[in-house]
Amino acid sequence: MKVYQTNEIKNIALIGGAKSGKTTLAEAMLFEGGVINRRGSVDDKNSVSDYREIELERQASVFSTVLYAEYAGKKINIIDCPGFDDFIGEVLAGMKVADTMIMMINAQNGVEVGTEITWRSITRLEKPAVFLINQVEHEKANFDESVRQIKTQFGEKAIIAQYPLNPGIGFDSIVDVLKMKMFKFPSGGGTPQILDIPEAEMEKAEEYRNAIIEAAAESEEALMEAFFENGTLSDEELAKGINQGIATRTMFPILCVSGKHNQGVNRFMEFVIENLPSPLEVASTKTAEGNDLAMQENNPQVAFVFKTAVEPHLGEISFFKVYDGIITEAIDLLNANTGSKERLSQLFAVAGKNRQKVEKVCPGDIAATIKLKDTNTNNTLTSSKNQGVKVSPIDYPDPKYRTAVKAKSSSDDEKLATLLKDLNNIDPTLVFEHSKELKQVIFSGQGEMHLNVAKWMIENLNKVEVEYYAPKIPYRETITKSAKSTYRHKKQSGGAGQFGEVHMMIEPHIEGRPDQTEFPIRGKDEVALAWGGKLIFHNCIVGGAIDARFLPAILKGIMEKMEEGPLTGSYARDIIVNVYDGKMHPVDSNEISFKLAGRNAFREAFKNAAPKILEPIYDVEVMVPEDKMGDVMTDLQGRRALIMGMDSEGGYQIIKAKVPLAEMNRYSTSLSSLTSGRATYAMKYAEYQQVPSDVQDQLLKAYEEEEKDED
Ligand SMILES: Nc1nc2c(ncn2[C@@H]2O[C@H](COP(=O)(O)OP(=O)(O)O)[C@@H](O)[C@H]2O)c(=O)[nH]1
Ligand SMILES: [Mg+2]
Repeated sequence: MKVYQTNEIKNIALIGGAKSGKTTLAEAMLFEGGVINRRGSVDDKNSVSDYREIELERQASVFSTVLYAEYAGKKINIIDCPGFDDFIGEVLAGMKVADTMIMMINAQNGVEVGTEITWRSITRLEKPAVFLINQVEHEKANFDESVRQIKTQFGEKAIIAQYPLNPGIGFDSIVDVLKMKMFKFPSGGGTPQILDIPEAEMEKAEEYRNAIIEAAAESEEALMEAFFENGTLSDEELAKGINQGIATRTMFPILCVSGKHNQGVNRFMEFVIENLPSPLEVASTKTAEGNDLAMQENNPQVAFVFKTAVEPHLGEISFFKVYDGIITEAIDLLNANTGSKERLSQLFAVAGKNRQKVEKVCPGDIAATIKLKDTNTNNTLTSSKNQGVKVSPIDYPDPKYRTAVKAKSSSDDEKLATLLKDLNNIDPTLVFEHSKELKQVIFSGQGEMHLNVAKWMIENLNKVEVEYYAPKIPYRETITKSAKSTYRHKKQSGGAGQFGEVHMMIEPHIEGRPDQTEFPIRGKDEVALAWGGKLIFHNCIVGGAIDARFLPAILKGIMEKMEEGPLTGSYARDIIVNVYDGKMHPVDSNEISFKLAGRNAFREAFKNAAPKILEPIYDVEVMVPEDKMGDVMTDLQGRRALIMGMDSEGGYQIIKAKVPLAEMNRYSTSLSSLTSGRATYAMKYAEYQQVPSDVQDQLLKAYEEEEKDED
């Protein structure tokens, strides 16, 4: 395969809602680019991009697929991204390395929630974008309505470059106002006739062309001058203006195709080659320190691994983009994140399941390698001359769906632990934690579908059977008023006895509240608890009632109870303990005695201090279409949510609420069925709050039962 120079490369990502036709378009592009000689389809389960068993089963992309097409002596790298927001990690990786986002819009549905979500990311990452309205031949296609929605929701920078002459049944022609030609397709798709625009369309076409010329002129001073001088732009000036306008995000052209019937695909690829920015023409990618990566062949190498895949028979494949220097076959590089040395023994251009060996990869290009020892997604590989340089990493969202996981056979436990680590290395949006507190392995991701795909990977690719089950909630315990207790630990058994007596007063710790004045405070120990909150220990002993050397033992005893709260065995937090009196025995007092006395005194006081169970509360943000707002609100209220506010964004409502984690179980699935998949949400830990008394009663009862079972 030819070695492509930086200015011969275009990197695009196909982005948008599920079922808009991204994978189908990719297939048509590969066909037009001569990479395949027969067009497969998602429906016949033989597309190049959705080739993995699980994708065939589901008939939807669950991973992003890296593809390429060669066109007019240039290379188009295509990242076909999944549509469901469960797989947002894959989408963000595609966005990281592609230079222009191709925002697919299904002409049947217009702007969907999937479009809105990805648009938010595109805006945040400040990436160039083009709208591609697909399925224009579908009987329900409504091109004008789709354009209207794009403009109202994403602004007037979205500007028409093409329109279908006759969308819906009977569609066969696209009017292109860049070329000022009409492309008329044979019924089976393929090579069009290129015709003059019919007289009746001229006025409309001219109007669109003038609008895009004006927008293009605004991208540069010199073009603006040319425009004022001549009242228009030449074809070259227009092409330049569009290229710059896209690169600087001052315009988002709108084009159209029917991917399924291969109508307009070839012209779209021509547009990609002629009008989209090359890797050199977009804002440079930064290093983690904020320096620009130059995309220069002569610089020491910097490459970024944006995706790792596991292929049967082949093992791990690492996909990378080069940001500096030339990567040649058998090069030795350094992993800047793990510190490991890696040899890139073979290099490939990859198109889904097809691979082509390449010898060299230039800056801006995307390629793959295999058999790296210790390199994960989001890692940077560099020449040893570039030590320490890291490409700014992909910023992944917080997990929003959790389950507990275990191996069906306990002999697989260790293997499962390794597999979970591997999965996280491949897909950083899959997160796991061995929770000592809950005595469960908590596995989290972006949704139920995401975790089901992970399960499929564990079971089918690695042959370990696993089980998902209800995750426990990390409750906390605290007190709401002060209480006193005294406890005497005394034991007389044969030889040495044990004796210790402790008097304490405990009270809630509330930041900023003045100390109690009943007892003089002579010493203060402030423990920042590993599980959040504080324990404050006041020494208020007068007259040497207890020796200072026994105080640490008392604190230790209290800490034991803090780790296993008296109500439900959960961690306790935010408590002040004032030890104000006690008794010692000249012979029998020792550390053990005071530890036990401290622990039991604390337990007694805790019970009388109006103890409460606390639960984790999350900030939840739901994005929902207007007409489903009522249903979603009602459902949230049923989940004990506190609605904090509402906002509108584009055609969507954004509900902000505080919701207990315990009520968010399987939320992604319920929300999806409540709105037919038209809503999405994000969640982030906010704080601990007291549970309502009915919930507390239930939890206490459940704990009692559990304890009984264990006896
Ligand atoms: N009528 C019509 N159907 C299409 C078109 N493009 C894709 N589809 C169909 O839409 C469904 C989803 O397509 P797919 O490419 O998997 O969408 P993706 O989820 O965006 O990758 C499949 O049944 C396709 O055959 C199109 O241009 N016209
Ligand atoms: Mg797809």
